[in-house]
Amino acid sequence: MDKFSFGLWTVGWQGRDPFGHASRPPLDAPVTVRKLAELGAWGVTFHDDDLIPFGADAVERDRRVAAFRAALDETGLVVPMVTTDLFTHPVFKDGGFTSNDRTVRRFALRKVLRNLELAAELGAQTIVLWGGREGSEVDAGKDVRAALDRYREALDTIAAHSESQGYGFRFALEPKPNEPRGDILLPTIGHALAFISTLEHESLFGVNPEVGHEQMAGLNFVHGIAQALWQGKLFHIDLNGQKGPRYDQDFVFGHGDLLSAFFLVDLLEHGGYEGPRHFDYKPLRTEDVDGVWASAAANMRTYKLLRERATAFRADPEVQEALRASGVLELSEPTLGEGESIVDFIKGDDDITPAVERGYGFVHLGQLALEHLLGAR
Ligand code: GLT
Ligand code: MN
Ligand code: MN
Ligand code: MN
Repeated sequence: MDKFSFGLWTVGWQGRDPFGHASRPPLDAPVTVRKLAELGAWGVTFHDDDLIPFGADAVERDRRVAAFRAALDETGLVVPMVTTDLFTHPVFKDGGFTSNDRTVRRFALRKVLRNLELAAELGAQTIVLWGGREGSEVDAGKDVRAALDRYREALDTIAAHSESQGYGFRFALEPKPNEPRGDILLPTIGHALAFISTLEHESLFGVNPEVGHEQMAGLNFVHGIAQALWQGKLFHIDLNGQKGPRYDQDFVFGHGDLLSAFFLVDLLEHGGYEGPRHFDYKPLRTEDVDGVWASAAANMRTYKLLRERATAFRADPEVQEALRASGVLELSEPTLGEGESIVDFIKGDDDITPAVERGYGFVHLGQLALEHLLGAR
C-alpha cells in the first residue's frame, strides 16, 4: 500500500491568514481520520495542540485521544509521525528552544518531552521538529551562536530521554528560511545536515524537508533530497507545491514546479526512500469542505500519476540511450582506477580534445522527460 499521510493541520486548515478570518468550519479529528481513510490515505500525523487544545485538562485530553484512537482502530489508519507545536501560542513569540527567555525554553522543552509519551502510545516512529519561531528579525536581538548551543542542548536532551525510555524514535528537523520569523535558524537542508553532525545522538537525527521551503530559498529541492538520501538522512518528507521564492504557498503537490515534482517522484521511487509520502499543504482558502477533500485526493492522485510517468520514462529505451550518451551512467565509475598510484597518476597525460568537442545531450534528455511527463510518449 502507498504510504500516503496527511497532517491534521493540513485538511483542517480553516483558511485563517494574516489578512482574513477563517473561511471554513473546524474539522473534528475522528471525522478527518475516517475521511482520509475513505480517500485511500495510509497515515495521519498531528501536533499535540491539533489533537488536544492547548491548556485542556486531563479529562478533555483523554476524551480527545480516545475518540481519535477509536477512529484509527476502526479505519486501520496509522500514526507514523508526531510533532509539537512550538509556534502558535504567544509565549513562543521569540522561539521555543532558542527563546532569549529561559522560562520559555524550559516550557518548550517540557512540551516536547511530554508529547513523546503520546507519540509512543500511538505507535509513531518519527518525531518532526519544525523550528518556525526559532529565529529573529533584528540581528542584534539574537546571539545566533548561543541560540545554536541551546538548540543543540534541547535536541540532545530529547534524544537522551527517548533512548532512556526505550521509545526508539528518530527525529527529523524541518528547515525553512523564513516565515513566520524574518529569518529562521537552520534555514535549509544543508544548514540542518551540518548542524546535525554536531549532535550527541547524531544517528537519531535526520531531516524532514518540505518542497516549498527549499524553493522559497531559491534552491533545487531534488538536489537537496538527493544529498539527504546520500547521507542516509532523509527520515521524512513534506510534499506540496510552491511557485518560486515568495510566501509559503503550501499548494497541492504538483501545483507548483511540476517538472521538479516529476524528478522528485522519480528520485523517491527509484532512489531507495521507503518512508511516508507526507502531504503538508493547505487547501485553498477559496474551497468549501468538499473542496478540502477533493484537494486531499488531488495530492495522492498527482503523486501516483507522476510515479507512472517516471516509471515510463525509466523504461523507455530511447531514454536509456540518452542517459548513456549524456554520461550519466559513466559518473558512477570512480575517477581513479582501483589501486592506482597517485604519484604515477600525477605524471599521466590527458588528451582533452574529445572532451572539449563533445556535446552532452542534456537538452534531449530533458525533452524526453518533459514528453513523458506530458503523456506524449
Ligand atoms: C506548520 C509548518 C509546517 C510544518 C508543520 C510541523 S507545522 O504548518 O508550516 O511546514 O511541517 O510542525
Ligand atoms: Mn512542513
Ligand atoms: Mn510550507
Ligand atoms: Mn507549512
